[in-house]
Amino acid sequence: MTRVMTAARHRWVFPDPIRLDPVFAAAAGEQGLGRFAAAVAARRGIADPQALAAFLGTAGGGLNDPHLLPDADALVARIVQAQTRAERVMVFGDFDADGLTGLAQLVLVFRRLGLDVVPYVPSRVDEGHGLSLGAVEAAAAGGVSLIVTVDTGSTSVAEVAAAGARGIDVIITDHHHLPEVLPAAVAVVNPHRADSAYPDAGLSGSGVAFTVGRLLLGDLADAEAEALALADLAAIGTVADVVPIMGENRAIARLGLAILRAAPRPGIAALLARASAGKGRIDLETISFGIAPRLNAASRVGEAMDAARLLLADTADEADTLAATLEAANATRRDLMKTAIAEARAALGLGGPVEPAFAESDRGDVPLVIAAGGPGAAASLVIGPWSPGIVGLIAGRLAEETGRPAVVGTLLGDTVRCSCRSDGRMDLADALGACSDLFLRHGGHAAAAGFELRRDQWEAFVERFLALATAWAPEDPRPPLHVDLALPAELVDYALYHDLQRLQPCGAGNPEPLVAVLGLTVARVRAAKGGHTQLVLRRGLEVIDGIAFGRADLAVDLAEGDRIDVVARLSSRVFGGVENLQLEVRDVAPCGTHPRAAAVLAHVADRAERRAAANLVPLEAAVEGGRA
Ligand SMILES: [Mn+2]
Repeated sequence: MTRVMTAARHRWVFPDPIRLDPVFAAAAGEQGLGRFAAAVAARRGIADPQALAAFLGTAGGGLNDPHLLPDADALVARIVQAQTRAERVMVFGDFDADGLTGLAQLVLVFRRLGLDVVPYVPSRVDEGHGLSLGAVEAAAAGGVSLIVTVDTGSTSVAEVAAAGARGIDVIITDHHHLPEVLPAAVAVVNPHRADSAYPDAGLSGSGVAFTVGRLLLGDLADAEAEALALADLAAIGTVADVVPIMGENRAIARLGLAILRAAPRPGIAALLARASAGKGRIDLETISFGIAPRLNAASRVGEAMDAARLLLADTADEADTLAATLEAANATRRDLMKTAIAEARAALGLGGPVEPAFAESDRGDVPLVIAAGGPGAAASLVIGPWSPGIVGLIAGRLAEETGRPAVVGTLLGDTVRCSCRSDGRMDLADALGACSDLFLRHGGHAAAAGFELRRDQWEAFVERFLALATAWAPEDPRPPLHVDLALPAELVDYALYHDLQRLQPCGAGNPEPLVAVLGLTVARVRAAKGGHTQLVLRRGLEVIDGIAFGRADLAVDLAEGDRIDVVARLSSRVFGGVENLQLEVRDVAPCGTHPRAAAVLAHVADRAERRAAANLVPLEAAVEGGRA
């Protein structure tokens, strides 16, 4: 039987060749950064010596002057007035991890200023985004005379007016898109304002709250450090909101990580324990996959206020109780997701085993799952009996699995509420704009959007959306895998791993560098527990360990002696007290399949041949001067 070696699952996208500016290369050398890591930095826009120094330098240096926030003076004046008059202040935070961590920061800052603070988190399902009339009512009933929003409120013109009619002032702090006519608030602190002089508009809602905290506490004697001590919360919101971890966000992330690693506050420590995250190994992925989903679970299937209480908890006991509540909500969220995804996949004909949660459940009394766009279609569209709190998550999972846009909805009476996700190749904001005549409302960005429509418009929408998706569909449906460096295997070593570590912390906008390691030979391959594949790869006389998470297929398709190229993240592994380079393999292709891989290998082979003919130096020194 002939064996067919596995083909790449992803479309490998190689970077454009780059010639490093000599001045920049020299600056990188002075910072001890090798030329390959310098090339990655340059491709990410860190292209001059000053930018590089800021990128690699101390985190505190990357923060901007909070007095430059729009309406900073009006905000400070109104807070001082609240202090003088001993007012009761409501902090209204959006229900996601960004809003919750921003709310926690402002509650702590206002308490420090001696204000009487009432936190308020709206219900995701009943109140939605924006300042809610329910909150305005609650404020009026509770004797609140000032509401401060976090991560929301920029478009809440009617609600701010309603508060005004009740004699309640509003301060908006937010980072979302602004309407042409701003709400009549005392201050609209949003770095996206057209008249904003703030140097960095990339802050999350939580990052804006952090900056407001620095503004309010920074002028008090010795309180600057207290303001900076909120960076853990700001970092969680920043990462959870998936804003680019560059510029000021990078400074916030680094300050926050230092706190999370050294002395997390009780609520975060309790979450980290639930996520089984060891203190020393906390990175931005710990936030993305360990902390943020647990905070978000509260609003999806429980009470978002519980998450706010957890962040504000003063003792480990109180935090443990609330963390248990969030853990239960997260487990429920996971179960709901599992059932829903199985139902959606089955309805879409995507195959695979139907999860037991689906097969065993008695759901005869709920509406049918309605699906359009099966295997091979340009998009997946499905309506099911699912909680509105999780439809976005289901859409995300389907889009990730199929590499195509996904629309997932739930029936609320006569209307369907939908979330859409794409990998960004199809611009959902544009696509929904082209269907807007069918909607009751819609909004969103290129990669994530949502809408509501009447049930009887669904079929018309499906037809139009599928036509748009078909027009947008890329020729190669495989999801792209962006390679940062393409190198012959001989040049990939522990020193390169160390160099690339200098780009940490990595996250959105500054992803973990991926290296195409070219010209390896499989020395050993075996299936590992948990659906992973373990590899021993040979380059010349040396071997490197490799691990491919979630790629059980490789253990089946690869065999000893296969010549392969891999795309991998470089990591390290301690074995026998020695740290070794390990490749976290994302994808594998037969050696030289990709034209760019073949070109690099041919270049290397050609040079080696000529050197060998002249009986000269070994291969390492022959490739473009080697490493810096
Ligand atoms: Mn946000």
